[in-house]
Amino acid sequence: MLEKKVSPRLEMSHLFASGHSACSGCGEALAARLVLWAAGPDVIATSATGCLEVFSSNYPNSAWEVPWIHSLFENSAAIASGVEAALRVTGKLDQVRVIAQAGDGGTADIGLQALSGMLERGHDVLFVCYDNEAYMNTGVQRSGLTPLGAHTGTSPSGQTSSGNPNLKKDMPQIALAHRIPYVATASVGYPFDLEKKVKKALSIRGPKYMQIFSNCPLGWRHDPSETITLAKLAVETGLFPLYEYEDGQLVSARRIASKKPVEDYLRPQGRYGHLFAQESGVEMVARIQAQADVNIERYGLMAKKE
Ligand SMILES: Cc1ncc(C[n+]2csc(CCOP(=O)(O)OP(=O)(O)O)c2C)c(N)n1
Ligand code: SF4
Ligand SMILES: [Mg+2]
Repeated sequence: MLEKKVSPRLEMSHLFASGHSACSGCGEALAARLVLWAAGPDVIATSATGCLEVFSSNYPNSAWEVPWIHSLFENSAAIASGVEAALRVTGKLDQVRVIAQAGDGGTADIGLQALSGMLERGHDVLFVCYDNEAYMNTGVQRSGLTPLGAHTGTSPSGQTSSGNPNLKKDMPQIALAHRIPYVATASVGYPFDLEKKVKKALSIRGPKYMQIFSNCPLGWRHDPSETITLAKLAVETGLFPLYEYEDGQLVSARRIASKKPVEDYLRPQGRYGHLFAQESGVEMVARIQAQADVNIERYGLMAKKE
């Protein structure tokens, strides 16, 4: 009988199985699949309440081909801390890695306390924030990671409002302030970079934090076919820089080959549609451009000309 040959990469890609109920073009589903693809099968994962948990575990089915625990909205990091402690005392931490997962709300808002505790206590866990920039599971409400100017149900645009008035919370810097060994950002637009960072994070002992840009076509109101194009544009404009910190030092930042204006990224998304339909939008677009320019300067993102 012929032996069926499957490449190791393809095998890993099935750790997050198809058949779940995410919307088409969902960046979070793609990101979770890539994380498991990179991590391999010897993993225990936790997930906070949110879209990822809902679309991956419709009873009696599950997309998770690794041991997986659904926590409350606020305590993915606390559950992962307990799992890690149990593995440590039973001497199994060398064989199994622990990954805690949450959306941006479950990370930067209601989950921040549990995450901070986990980082402070030094648990050997990789925390992954799937950043789709709002509370999507409950119908698109603003979170601390919603960017400036975005329309959501709780930061509506209108005659007197140009959308979210607040800056996106700098969550990686908050994680970094806990003096942990590894902090990184990644994006579904750059899967191999994401894979490399997950593998590196899991090879390091202690608490690790990764924030992954994960489009939500439904909440951002863009065509599902635009997910990867827009994820790349977020990086090429400087709005979502990709970088790594090891032991508190910036060790890598993805250079921008050809800088794009933020308008290229904003225009295709309905959540920013008001900025191009009302006069006050001009000022808001300029403020968003200024944010991108600050990132470019801060992380040295422009490729140096010879
Ligand atoms: C204590 C508590 N408050 C509110 C909720 C309702 N709730 C469930 S998921 C969610 C939003 C999740 O947003 P996020 O963490 O960004 O994940 P996403 O769905 O966007 O992936 C909310 C408000 C809850 N389950 N528990
Ligand atoms: S609402 Fe957004 S995050 Fe949720 S499944 Fe759909 S595309 Fe994904
Ligand atoms: Mg979210």
